[in-house]
Amino acid sequence: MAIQKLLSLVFSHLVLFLVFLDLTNSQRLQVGLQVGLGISTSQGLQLGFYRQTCPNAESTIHGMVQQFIFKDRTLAAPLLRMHFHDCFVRGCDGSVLLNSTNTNQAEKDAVPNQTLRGFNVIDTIKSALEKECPGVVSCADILALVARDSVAMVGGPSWVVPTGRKDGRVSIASEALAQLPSPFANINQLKQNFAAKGLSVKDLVVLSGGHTIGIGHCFVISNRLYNFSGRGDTDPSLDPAYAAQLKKKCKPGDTTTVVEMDPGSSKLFDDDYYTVVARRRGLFQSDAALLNDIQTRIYVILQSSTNGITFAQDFAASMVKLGNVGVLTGSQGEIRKQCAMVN
Ligand code: HEM
Ligand SMILES: *[C@@H]1O[C@H](CO)[C@@H](O)[C@H](O)[C@H]1NC(C)=O
Ligand SMILES: *[C@@H]1O[C@H](CO)[C@@H](O)[C@H](O)[C@H]1NC(C)=O
Ligand SMILES: CC(=O)N[C@H]1CO[C@H](CO)[C@@H](O)[C@@H]1O
Repeated sequence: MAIQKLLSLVFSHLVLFLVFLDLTNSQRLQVGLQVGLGISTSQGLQLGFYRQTCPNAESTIHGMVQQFIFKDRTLAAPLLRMHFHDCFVRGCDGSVLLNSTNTNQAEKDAVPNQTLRGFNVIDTIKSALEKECPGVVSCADILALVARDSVAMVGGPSWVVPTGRKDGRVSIASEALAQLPSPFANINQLKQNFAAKGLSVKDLVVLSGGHTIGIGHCFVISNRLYNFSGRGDTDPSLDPAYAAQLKKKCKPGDTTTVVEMDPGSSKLFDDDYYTVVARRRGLFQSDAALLNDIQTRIYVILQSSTNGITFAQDFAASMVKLGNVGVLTGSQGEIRKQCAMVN
């Protein structure tokens, strides 16, 4: 009893200390300064890059995203995910949008991309921008701006998106498979995947919060439910009551059914994700894995016990970092005319 009390005392103070650390975090200030002064980032991206060359680009994108999401709110999730998948393979260079050719299997056709949606949104926006200012706005920038606007439109935070990304000419399916984190990954693999892109353990736990919106296919969790270690068993890290609910929706061999990752509010960008994970109801092993590392675990418990005290601000800061990963600028790359095809 005494030990439990002591532990909970230590823990509650640790939480307070972490809250304090987070509130004095200078990231937000830096982002604010960049907006105010128009400072370009180290990678050569710049706020308002299209101010002269296509002044209405960002408002055109915003307006069109609004129309799409007004019609179908569930599009916000795949549009956020698409930017993430783009940035993790060859940097944020629009490579996720390229079609395969006779001689090349593109990222789009890699297994993790089977479930991407919303390509038509990007293509429609690109066509409008090509009419407005031909050959000026890159597909990679469109992805970054669409992700930002999508999240903000379903209740999430907004953030600054410096622009000036160029589009790459290369897209290789095997790279997507190798570099995108797997839903079966353990915490060490996840940390490695993020570190390989210059992203921290904090970015990992913060950006995983993107799973507060959207769905997952039953086939991704089939093993977790029915054959976790090859003995017809269920993943013991999954709350048994929740596993039973999931088994009702997801039958073995089901290839089409989807389930909400944040049950009941999968169309709202809130902080529920951390409560879900803390209750051992994270949908994927990669969600559950966030409880297996001291730093990510503390973050999950902190956000879940404080109504996500710093999540919105943290998510915005980590998205800015994600959007800078491996970008092509200046004379690198090209501005594609069609996002699915190199010029
Ligand atoms: C940490 C490693 C991650 C893994 C292993 C992972 C894996 C997955 C998987 C397997 C799905 C389900 C796809 C489906 O069955 O249709 C999914 C969905 C999704 N992911 Fe992640 N993800 C990760 C991180 C992220 C990040 C960093 C973001 C964005 C910041 C993100 C945003 C999303 C969204 C919004 C969906 C829902 C898509 C929809 O509704 O169609 N994920 N993720
Ligand atoms: C469960 O996994 C084992 C080992 O991988 C495999 O031999 C077996 O066929 C699987 N059972 C089902 C029902 O898929
Ligand atoms: C890319 O592939 C999609 C789906 O196969 C097709 O609808 C689209 O027309 C293709 N785009 C280009 C530019 O080839
Ligand atoms: C949206 C999309 O392009 N999905 C493709 C993903 O990859 C599989 C093959 O693994 C294709 O069949 C899908 O069409």
